[in-house]
Formats: sequence, C-alpha cells, structure tokens
Amino acid sequence: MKDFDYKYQTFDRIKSYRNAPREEYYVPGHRTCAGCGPALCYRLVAKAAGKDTIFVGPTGCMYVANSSYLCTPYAVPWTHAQITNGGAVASGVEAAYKVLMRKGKYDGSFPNIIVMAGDGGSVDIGLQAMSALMYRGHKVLFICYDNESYANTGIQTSPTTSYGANTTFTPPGKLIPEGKTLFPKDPPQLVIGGHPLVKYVATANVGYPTDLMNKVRKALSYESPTFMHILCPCPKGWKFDEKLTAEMGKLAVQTGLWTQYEWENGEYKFSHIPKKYKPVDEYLKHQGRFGHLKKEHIAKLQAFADAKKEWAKKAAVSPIEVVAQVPAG
Ligand SMILES: Cc1ncc(C[n+]2csc(CCOP(=O)(O)OP(=O)(O)O)c2C)c(N)n1
Ligand code: SF4
Ligand SMILES: [Mg+2]
Repeated sequence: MKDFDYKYQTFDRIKSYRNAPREEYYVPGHRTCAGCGPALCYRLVAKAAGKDTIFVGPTGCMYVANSSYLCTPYAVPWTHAQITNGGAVASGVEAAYKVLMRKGKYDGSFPNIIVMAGDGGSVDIGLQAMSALMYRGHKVLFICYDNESYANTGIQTSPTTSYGANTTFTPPGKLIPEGKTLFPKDPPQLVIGGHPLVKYVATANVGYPTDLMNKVRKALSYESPTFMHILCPCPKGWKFDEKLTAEMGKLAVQTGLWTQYEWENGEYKFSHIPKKYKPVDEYLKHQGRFGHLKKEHIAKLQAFADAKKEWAKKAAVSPIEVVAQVPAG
C-alpha cells in the first residue's frame, strides 16, 4: 500500500518560544503536583503536535491525575491504555485509520498518534508492546516521559531511576547505604539497537522547551515509528523545590548526567553541550532523594556522567562502533 496518500501532516519549525503556537491542547483542570515535569512535558508535546492529534496514555501519573470524570486537561482525543499495552493500543489506532482511509471512510489528514508513557509504561512493564509497535513499523510517536520512578503508586524504583536514589523500594539503610545500587537503562539506545524500522530517536528535556517541541514535530513528520526520551523532573519523587523543575532539567545537562541528542537514520546530532561541565553534586544537592549519599557514591555518579560525555564525543564521530560504558553498581 506504499502509493496510497494517507495525507500525513507537515510541520514548520518553531523558531523560538515566543513563536510557539498560542493554542493549548493540554489545558488547566488536572490534579498533578505543583511543578510537575510530566505535566509540563504534556503541555509542550500537545502544543507542538496541534489539534489533529490522538494521545494514548498508559496508566501512570499522567492518566490518574488527569482523567477524573468530567475533569480532564486533554483538549484532543485521548484514550487510556493499560500500563503494559500502550504500544498495542496505538498500533490498533494507527492501523484502523489506515484501513478507514483506504476504504474511503475517512478523508481528513492522518492524525498524529502519540503514546505518552511513563518510564514504567515504556521501558519496563510496557516494553514488549512498545517494542512490537516499533518492530512492525506503525506510524506512531512513542514518548517515554521519564520521571525516573513509578511515581503514581508512591515513587517506587524503575529501570530509569538513578543510581543512589532513595525510593520507596530502595531506601538507604545500614546494609545498602546508597539506596539504589543499579545504574539506569538507556531507553534511546534500547530502541536504536533493536528496531530496524525506526529512523528517528531523540532525547529532550522540559528545561529546553523549544528544542523539545521541534523534536516532537520532526518525529511526527516521519512515516515510520519514532521515539523520544524526555527528562521530566518530578518534585514529589525527587524531593526538590517545585519552582526548580526546569532548572533540574538544565542541571542534568550541565553536569553531563543527561545528554541531548537526535539520532536520525544512523547519524547522531548532539546539542546543548556545555563548554564546561559542572560537578554532578550541583544537580544532586537540590534533591532530597540523594540527600543520604556519601562521597564515594557521588564519585560513582560522577564517573557515570564522565562516561556519558565520552560516549557522546565518540558517537558524534563514529556512531556504529560505540556503546556507553557505565561503572559497575
Ligand atoms: C499491570 C499493572 N501493574 C501495576 C499497576 C499499578 N500502577 C499504576 S500506575 C503505576 C506507576 C507507573 O509508573 P510510570 O509508568 O513510570 O508512570 P508515572 O506514574 O511515573 O507517571 C503502577 C505501578 C497497574 N496499573 N497495572
Ligand atoms: S508525583 Fe511527580 S509525576 Fe506524579 S503528578 Fe506529582 S510531580 Fe507529577
Ligand atoms: Mg515514571
């Protein structure tokens, strides 16, 4: 069915935040915490995508705090999926639109189909459905909004939770003083490494809103599956002052703990690389989840950040040959 015209949407680049569309499709009327990074992320993604959009929302904070009966911030169609099956639901929505269009039963433009899954709903408990969507090649943007925990059920550890974080499942104590002992999964590399039909993967961060929106637009302009890993600081789970949400995102980049990049058809493009990196403690010190860490634990996180910087340097030159090295937990 390659020659069929599915009327895919096209998007202009947003030149600056001031030039971003005024229209909002994630509006007031939700119950997320003040300063919620995932809520800000949703707002930016919806703004970038515009009105012809369908969101699939697996269970998580962005479902539970946003979908009380008769009180929802979604001003575009939105459907809940189970935490396990965001990828399967989105695949079905995409396939249904294609069939309707081919049968002449729908002649509007092809909607942006976006899964907004938490870290749990994407790269842990939702991984099989996400991977299957990408393997089959559905035209869907799958976003992992990463607040680095299973937040909705009380801040339990997830595979993207940082080494050293205090969560309800990794409390620091006498035997395990650092709290979480494992280093996180690498969602974009997981997608890039295993899904031949995926041609665009990007990382983004609510601290850089224009960049985030433009990456969403670029992802949506692909006819194949695309993936974004978006850092979304969570004041409740990370225990920082709620006015610092965007600042936490920026500090993650400035310390090298988060890397901003696009991967397009095998090529990496990095952005927001600081001239001089700050020590990781500049990021950790604001967050109560790291308050118990001793010097030796902070040194491990510094080594992790340093390894990421080295990886980025190499990947920019020779993407195929490098993988990130992380220190043993
Ligand atoms: C199969 C299944 N297991 C567990 C749950 C309980 N549950 C609901 S939301 C949630 C946390 C989801 O974490 P994440 O996907 O990271 O989203 P967040 O809450 O952090 O936004 C969990 C474990 C569930 N709804 N379904
Ligand atoms: S717990 Fe975190 S992710 Fe959930 S609503 Fe609160 S700030 Fe947002
Ligand atoms: Mg989460």
